[in-house]
Amino acid sequence: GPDEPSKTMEEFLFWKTQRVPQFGDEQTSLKQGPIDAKVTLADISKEPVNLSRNIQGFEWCTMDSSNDDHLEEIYTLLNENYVEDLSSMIRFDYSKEFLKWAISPPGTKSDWQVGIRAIVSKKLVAFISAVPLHLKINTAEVESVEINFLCVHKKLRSKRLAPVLIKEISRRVALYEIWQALYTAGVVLPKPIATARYTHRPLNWDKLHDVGVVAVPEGVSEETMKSKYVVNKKQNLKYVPFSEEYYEETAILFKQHNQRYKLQHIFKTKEEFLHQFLPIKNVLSSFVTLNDEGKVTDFISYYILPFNVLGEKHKTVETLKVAYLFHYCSDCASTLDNDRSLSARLGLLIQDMLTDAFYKKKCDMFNCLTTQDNGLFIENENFNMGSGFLNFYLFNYFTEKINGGVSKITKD
Ligand code: NHW
Repeated sequence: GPDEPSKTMEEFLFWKTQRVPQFGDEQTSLKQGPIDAKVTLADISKEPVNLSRNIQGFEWCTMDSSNDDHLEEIYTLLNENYVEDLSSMIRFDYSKEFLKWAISPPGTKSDWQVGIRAIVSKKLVAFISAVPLHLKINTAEVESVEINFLCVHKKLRSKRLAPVLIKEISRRVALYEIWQALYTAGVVLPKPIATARYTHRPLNWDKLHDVGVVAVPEGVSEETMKSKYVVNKKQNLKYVPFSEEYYEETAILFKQHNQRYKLQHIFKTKEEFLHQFLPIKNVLSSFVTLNDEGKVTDFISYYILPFNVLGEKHKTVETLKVAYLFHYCSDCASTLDNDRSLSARLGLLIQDMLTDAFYKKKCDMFNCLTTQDNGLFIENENFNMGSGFLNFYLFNYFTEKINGGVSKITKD
């Protein structure tokens, strides 16, 4: 299955030493909670992890995404070395504005953007980041961090720098007495607490076909495919961009709706909520729908990620713009027949987001995961199951596998 490891637990030379659930410990009677609850600040080194055992001529640095030069360096490292699709056809091209939004939410600590530089040239060759995260796992609230944007320059791969970066960020997080983390990855590591699949809804069929990320199935005409993916010109519902004035109502709705899920991101302050959900040009689109009395009935958002098209063949098309469904909530989620009314409402909301993404934001594709209640519309709205999976992990925390019921979204 998609969450099966490609090697034995013994072969995870790094991960078998870490406070994470191990493959093969299914039989243990661990209860939900920290794997090691005894570690204290006194156990944490005040010195950075030793780098020179792995590579010579490099040093740790602390990056600051509010510094434009630093942001440019992080952007360039990721742009050239971050995640590619399986056949190296496309690579993420997170914009600078996106990165800034993702790695500096309220409460971020100044030493949680960690880099490695060449001592002489000062070139940035590796990166990892942490941001604060209030998690709710079943009924427990867990103060944690989210780890993302782990990246090692292509020329420095397989030198065990990833474990060194992970140990260093763990140390820097622990200095604030935070002992749990959430992270997601396409690769299977010990041991996923949930696995979701990517689904893709073509918007600009011609362009996607040209790049080669969609294909016409045998025996089907290109016209048939194109007509299948036509996007409505007109929206079903009335929207206003989400703004501060809708905060109170939306936050209440959000909290109610999210009770449906077992793994969720909780927003404790207005500042946190607004940071995640206020629209940002070319990065985040977010809307509320209002009823006749002007009351907020739904909230929906998606973020935009550009991709670089790799390879000589596609000189004419350089980037793809992909929309990713982000958080949403609806007052339908608390009605009696909630699945049925939520399903109908989500259908309308999603169609409208396709319209906005395609006609207004010029996106080429709309992606969503099989998380939240997305199963209610994926098929009807022509989202196709993709080849990629996203595994969810918790560091130093044990919980039963969560099948369905994930609403936490990481920005990848
Ligand atoms: S997932 C995206 C990760 N980034 C990329 O895929 C970018 C392109 N690839 C690279 O830059 C989202 C390199 O290939 C990387 C590995 C850096 C991935 N997560 O240095 P070595 C995130 O950012 C293990 C965790 O020689 P490399 C989430 C691998 O299994 N571990 O490999 C990040 C092996 O360990 P093993 C990963 O190719 C979450 C070891 O690394 C991994 O040169 C981080 C090999 O290292 C991955 N994505 O560099 C965890 N990929 O046990 C946070 C490989 O098998 C944990 N590995 O021997 C929490 C910490 C905070 C706690 C606080 C309480």
